[in-house]
Amino acid sequence: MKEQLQVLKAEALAEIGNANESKVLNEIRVKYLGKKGSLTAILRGMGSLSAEERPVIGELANKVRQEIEIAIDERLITVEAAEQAAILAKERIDIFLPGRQRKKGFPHPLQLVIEEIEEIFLGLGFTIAEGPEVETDYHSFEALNLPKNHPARDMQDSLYITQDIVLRPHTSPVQIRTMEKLNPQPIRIIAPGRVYRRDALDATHSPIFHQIEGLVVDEGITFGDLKGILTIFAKRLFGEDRQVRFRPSYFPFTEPSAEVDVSCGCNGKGCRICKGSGWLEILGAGSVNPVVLQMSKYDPDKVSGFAFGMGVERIAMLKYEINDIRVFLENDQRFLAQF
Ligand code: 2NM
Repeated sequence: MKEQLQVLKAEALAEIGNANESKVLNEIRVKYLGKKGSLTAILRGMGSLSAEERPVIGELANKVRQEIEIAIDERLITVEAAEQAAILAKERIDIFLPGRQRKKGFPHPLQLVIEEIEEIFLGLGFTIAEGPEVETDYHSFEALNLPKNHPARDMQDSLYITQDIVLRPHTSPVQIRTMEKLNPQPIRIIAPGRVYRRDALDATHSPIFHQIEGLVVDEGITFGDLKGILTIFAKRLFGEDRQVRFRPSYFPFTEPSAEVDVSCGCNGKGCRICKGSGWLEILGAGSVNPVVLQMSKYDPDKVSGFAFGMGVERIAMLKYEINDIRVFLENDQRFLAQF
């Protein structure tokens, strides 16, 4: 039995010496020292020993158990240290690696132009008004001196939801609603927003675009006020060195009416942008037709006003030399990153 214990010890120590994994060492512990282990098996045979031999073998068995345990624990220290080192090497993080680059977002050029125009008019004492994009026929046409069957209604084919409901073809309904709400107080507003027309999308037309219109109503407002305000506006937007001119025009909702041009950046030399004319058309405007004031319950004998309207895409295309309106709808990062 003594010999059996010595053989068991030698085998165990050899296996421990060869073990390179903590998992294997724990298996060795179970194999030799566990309840069903080989040392336990040997000790079961102690019953057949004499009274003198029993304590001797017992002591030896305890020593063998202790030596195996110590050998396993010591080997574990080395093996676990190696395992820990391997994990650290494998999971090493290079804190000096550059971070992942996230693509930045950009404000849309139309938003930039809208904000620039808003700032100019806010500086001139205007406030910003908004209204619904789905409008009544009345607020879109009737109240603007465009009765049913008026030829000007076909000029701008609109997108109808029902006979009486339309996607607003301009932001003028906002001005009409403001007059209905503020009457009889004076008005000085701009109305920026999205508008809709029945047009096919091409380089110069879009069924969805943006307008900024304006309305001033008060006692003693003249066409001179219109010229002064819109001249200041055009120069602030395009540059103080630019010229501004007013050409006679016609709108059913204004009388008299004008188209406003700003001189081209080519300085009259003629270029692709102004098509050789030296002028860029940027606005329509006029004195509010007394019929329009009357319909929204302002007394045209007491107050007068002027109104104007511009297409934001058109302004942005002139300002940034863009020749295709579709780029505003595509959200291509290569385009948006340029503003
Ligand atoms: C334009 C040109 C001229 C205009 C008129 C009105 C209203 F509601 F007050 F009558 N709002 N906007 C107007 C006048 C719009 O756009 C080219």
